[in-house]
Amino acid sequence: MSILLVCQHRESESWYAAFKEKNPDLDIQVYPDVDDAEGIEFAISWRHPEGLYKDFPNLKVIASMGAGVHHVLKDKTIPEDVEITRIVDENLTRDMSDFALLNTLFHIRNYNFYIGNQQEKEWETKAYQQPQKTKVGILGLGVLGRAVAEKLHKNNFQVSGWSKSKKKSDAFESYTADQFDDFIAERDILICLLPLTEDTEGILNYKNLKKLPRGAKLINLARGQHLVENDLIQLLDEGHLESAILDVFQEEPLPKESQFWAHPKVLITPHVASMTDPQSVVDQIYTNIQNVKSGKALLNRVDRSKKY
Ligand code: NDP
Ligand code: OXD
Repeated sequence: MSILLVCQHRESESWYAAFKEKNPDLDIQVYPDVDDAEGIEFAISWRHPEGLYKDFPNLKVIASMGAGVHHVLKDKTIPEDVEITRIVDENLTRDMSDFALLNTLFHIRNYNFYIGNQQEKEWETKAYQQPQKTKVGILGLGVLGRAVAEKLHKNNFQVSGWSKSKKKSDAFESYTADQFDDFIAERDILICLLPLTEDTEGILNYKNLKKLPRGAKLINLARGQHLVENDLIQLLDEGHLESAILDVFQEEPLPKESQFWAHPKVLITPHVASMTDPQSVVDQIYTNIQNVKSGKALLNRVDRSKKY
């Protein structure tokens, strides 16, 4: 069995090295240098070119290098019997919850205001909001959203989350899909950690974000396609939203001409909220390579009918 490594917008060397260290006998072909398409049964993949996988007649599994799988599922040419897996990893989860906490504190401690003032050499104080008085809402209570909710709760924030199914927790209040308006109405800070699907694309639009109270703040850590970018600019310029922290964008890298770069109310990070460490996830993917050979169930298998 040969393994195909497809890394677009990510370097491949550390992935290749991690698998070779695990098993030096693994036959790994790094796209686009493929010399035996028929031998490939397992692909480890990030943002492959659409249509690529129809050229591999014996492909059985595509393992996403990240937690998100929309970059795989959106390719309708992938045969139905190809299984898809994703990453669930404690380091990825912890790093995401750290980043969400950092950004939430950044918002309530008015850091953007002080960065602007430093550039102008302005000494001006601004009252800050304490965590226990701050209502944070998290869109998505999956592996990552739930960990974020729990970390924010430990740091004294008032936390609520929104998901398809009801969750039980002492750390946060759980709202379901049909309770969106009640959920969003009172949130001081909204964090998006939804998967990208047909139902969630464009969910951060003018109409929905306008339902947040005046002065609310946004943190998008999920996918750029959740956000209607011009709607956010309008809400910031109208003063309805106070500020936004964006880690993900419709187009990545963010084009130089994007208005976000110079917007005083926007802080940008380049899709680094939480990054998969190949060393940390090599075991779960290697186990799946073995499981394909022995016909055992796959770890972190994605239910393709659920679409995330
Ligand atoms: P999960 O699949 O574990 O969780 C998804 C959550 O979203 C679940 O709670 C699910 O509800 C909820 N959900 C899905 N669809 C809907 C809907 N239509 N309405 C309401 N709730 C919905 O995903 P993860 O937590 O592992 O990851 C979330 C996303 O984070 C990834 O898909 C990826 O895009 C992004 N990500 C970003 C990174 C970055 O660096 N910026 C790094 C890693 C991931 P239910 O629980 O009921 O199924
Ligand atoms: C992921 C990501 O989905 O890095 O893991 O965005």
